Amino acid sequence: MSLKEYKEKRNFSKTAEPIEPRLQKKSDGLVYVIQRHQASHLHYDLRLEEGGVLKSWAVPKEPPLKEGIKRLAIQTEDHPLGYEDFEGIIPEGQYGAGKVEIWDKGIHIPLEVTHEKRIVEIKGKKLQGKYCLIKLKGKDPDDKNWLFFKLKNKKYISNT
Ligand SMILES: [Mn+2]
Repeated sequence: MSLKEYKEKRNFSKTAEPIEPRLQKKSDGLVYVIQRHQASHLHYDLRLEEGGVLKSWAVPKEPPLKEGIKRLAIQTEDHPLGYEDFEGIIPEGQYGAGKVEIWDKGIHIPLEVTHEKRIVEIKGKKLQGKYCLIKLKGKDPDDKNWLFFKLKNKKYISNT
């Protein structure tokens, strides 16, 4: 859980992305955000607050609004808390150059968290309900491919 990779990839004299995490804790719950990122390839960056950072996955197609759609989600470097508010243009020549817009935002409730799996209840505007992220077993332990999909609501009962 370090922001080393995040910082190494960026030149903060050129990009307006945040360099340090925001200090103030938000009281309303754990961050959930999806940023639509028109980089060289359009993708959707899913970020979930966990352990003081935003765990991040790049989803190459529109995130699933309903059950029955499975999306590839490629894990990317942890992002700082506060990044959920970032919108703007990352300049040409910089890492992730292109337009970033908030596509959906809210909070999430972790229901099951393991190294290779997350089950979370998402409370956004577009995405609502229980979602699963599950790591695909690749040949290389460094593989970063996950699947992201919506669960049938009755499968997990949360106490909220
Ligand atoms: Mn991105």
